[in-house]
Amino acid sequence: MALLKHHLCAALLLMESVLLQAAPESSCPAYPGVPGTPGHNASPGRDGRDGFPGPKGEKGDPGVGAQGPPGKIGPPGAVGPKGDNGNPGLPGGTGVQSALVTQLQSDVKHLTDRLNAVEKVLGFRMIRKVGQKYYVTDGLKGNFEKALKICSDAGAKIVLPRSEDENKVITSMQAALESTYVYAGATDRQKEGHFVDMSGQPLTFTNWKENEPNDYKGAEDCTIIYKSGVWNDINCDSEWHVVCEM
Ligand code: FUC
Ligand code: CA
Ligand code: CA
Repeated sequence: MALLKHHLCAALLLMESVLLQAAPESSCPAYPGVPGTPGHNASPGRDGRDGFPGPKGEKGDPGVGAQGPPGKIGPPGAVGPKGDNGNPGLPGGTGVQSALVTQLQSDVKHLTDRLNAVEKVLGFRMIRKVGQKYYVTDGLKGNFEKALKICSDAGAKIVLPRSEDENKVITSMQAALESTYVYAGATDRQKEGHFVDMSGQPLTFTNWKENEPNDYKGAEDCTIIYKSGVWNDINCDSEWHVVCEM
């Protein structure tokens, strides 16, 4: 069939060539030829190039694997700066503990006070303990003002017996000192005939000798204790032994 079509085409071309040579200068109008039949489809072309990348896809769902074990402890860090002070401790224990601490604090204070007092009297030449008091002396003599100063400088007070027992301790010290008179801390300077202690308080114990105090010559406002233990009012300028109490 394809061969036949080929022979037909060749014959037509030959006939056209003859006709044209036979009348080369013909005035007849030329007519366009009959359009040929469409050609056959060509074979398919080669594959095209790859396209551009598409848009990013949506995020996927989380995986389903279990959490792994914790990692190992890291190495120690460098030494940092010193920290702030901690908070104050909590209040002490309750009940018995608290009461015990309070009692111990009280005991320590009491012992400290007593120790301080004992160390203080140890500085004196003669010491007598009577009740809760210490009577002390260095055997010195002085007028009343000096007696006050000696005792004050020692952190003590001029002695004033408040009982028969205390009065007897004075006489025992006088015996040891071979003292005739010791000043006592009582005067009637503020109001004649009205003896008071160094705090201005009325005396709760006295041991006046018979007919004393007599304010002899109108000039006796101080008090002395005789070696027998009896009291006498006397002037404040004479010098007698000094005993202090603490
Ligand atoms: C008595 C005492 C005086 C003084 C005088 C010498 O009168 O009352 O205080 O000691 O004696
Ligand atoms: Ca007097
Ligand atoms: Ca007198």
